[in-house]
Order: sequence, then C-alpha cells, then structure tokens
Amino acid sequence: MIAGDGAALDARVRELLGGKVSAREILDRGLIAGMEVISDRFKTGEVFIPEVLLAARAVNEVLEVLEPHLAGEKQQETSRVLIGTVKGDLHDIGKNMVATMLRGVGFEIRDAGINVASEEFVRQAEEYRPHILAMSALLTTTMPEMKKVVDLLARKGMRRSVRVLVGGAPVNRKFADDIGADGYAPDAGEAVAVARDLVASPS
Ligand code: B1M
Repeated sequence: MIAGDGAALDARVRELLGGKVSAREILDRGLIAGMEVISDRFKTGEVFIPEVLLAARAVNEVLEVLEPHLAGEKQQETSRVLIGTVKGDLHDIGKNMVATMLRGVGFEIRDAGINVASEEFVRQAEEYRPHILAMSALLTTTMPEMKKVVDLLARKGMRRSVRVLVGGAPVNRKFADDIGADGYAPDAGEAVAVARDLVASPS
C-alpha cells in the first residue's frame, strides 16, 4: 500500500481475508495504519503528492474488496445515508472508509463525492430523502462548510427530517455541537455506532 502498488495490495488483502483475518482488522490495522505512515512521510518530505495519490487510489480500490466482508453485523431495516466531502475539500479516503463500513453493516449509501457544495448536499437530500446526511472534512479551512449545510437544511425546513453526522481529522465533538450537528464520530468504526444511534432516536 505504501508503495502504491494496487495489485499487490489487492492480493495481500484477499490473502488475509482467506486466512480469516477480519475485514475490520485489515481496515484498522492495515489501511488506516498505512495511511498514517504515508502521512508522516509526507510531512517529513520523504514522499510527495504523487506517491500519496497512488497509495490513496490503492486503498480506495481495495475498500471494494473488503466491503462484502463487513456485512457480519447487518441490521434488519435499511436506512439511507447521503455522504460526501464538503466544498473545497478533495480528501476522500476517510469518507470512503466510513461509507464502506456503513454499507457493510446494511445502510443504503448515496455517495455525493468530494468538493460538495452546501446547495448540492441539500439538493441531493431533497431528492434522496436520507435518514442521515454525513459530511467529512480534512482541512481546517473547509470545516465551516459543514455549518453552511446545517444552516441551509434549517432554512429549507428539512432540519427535523434528516440527522447530520460529521467527522474528519480536524473535526471534534465541540465543533459538531457548535454547528448544531446531531452526531460526531472520530473514526469509521464509531461512525457505524453513531449512525445506528441516530436512526434509533429520530428528532
Ligand atoms: Co492533504 N492534507 N492536502 N492530501 N492530506 C492533510 C489533511 C494534512 C493534515 C497534511 C498535513 O499538512 N500534515 C493537511 C491539512 C492541514 C489542515 O487543514 N489542518 C493537508 C493539506 C494542507 C492538503 C493540501 C492543501 C496540500 C497542498 O496542496 N498544499 C491539499 C488540499 C487539497 C484539497 O482538498 N483542496 C491536499 C491534498 C492531498 C492529496 C490530494 C495529495 C491527498 C488526498 C487524496 C485522497 O483523499 N484521495 C492528501 C492526503 C492523502 C492527506 C493525508 C496525508 C492523509 C489523509 C488520509 O487519507 N488519511 C493528510 C494527513 C493526515 O491526515 N494526517 C492530509 C487516512 C484516512 C483513513 O483518515 O481521512 O482522517 P481520515 O479519516 C478517518 C477519520 O478522520 C474519520 O474516519 C476515517 C477512518 O477512521 N472520518 C470520519 C473521516 N471522515 C469522516 C466522516 C464521518 C465520521 C468519521 O462522519 C460523516
């Protein structure tokens, strides 16, 4: 993964799954841990954006292999989640991991992608009618976009019909509370737990 070799990563993940290592463990101890190594090397100038992008692409591809194996804890009822990375932000690995975990446990997911403007989040929410609108931000400069979405939902009278879940490295619970989000999760595993709580306790 660190070498950005998608084929090798794919083979290794399949081998681990065949050896009965859980998808969750591969995600947590393999992919996330690997991205931390990339991140450190990026900070120290040992790798540059092209290498980071190669690793990111390899991870995104292998998430599809893991997804069916995350189905162990599937829930009965399908709840819809609209997820995306906010405007100005192109980081999608964490968002994709959250989407993969949620899909894996039975949520229906519409992925709006990256760089999603508040108007677009709300337009898609009107169309898709999600139980949860989930937003990811990796840059401190794009975090305020989350509040724009919450405010726009309120202005459109949709705030009570959709629960808002936020996350991403610079986001924390206080920020989530300050902008009026319903839930915050620090990682993809916790996002599943919080999403379940949110659908179990509608506003
Ligand atoms: Co960017 N980048 N980047 N980058 N990049 C960071 C985020 C940064 C911390 C690096 C650094 O300086 N140390 C820094 C942000 C500083 C800040 O704002 N505080 C930064 C910067 C500055 C930038 C650029 C501005 C660099 C430049 O061009 N000068 C630029 C901005 C582009 C843009 O978005 N407009 C940029 C570009 C890029 C790449 C394109 C090269 C690439 C992204 C590729 C891609 O995503 N497809 C990239 C990457 C890979 C990183 C780092 C190295 C790794 C991010 C990552 O994927 N982590 C990152 C450094 C770091 O995070 N330490 C960095 C792995 C991933 C699994 O973790 O996304 O945190 P994460 O997701 C976690 C949790 O946060 C949580 O669950 C996930 C899994 O457990 N989570 C949620 C995430 N979303 C959630 C949503 C939820 C709940 C939980 O509910 C909805």
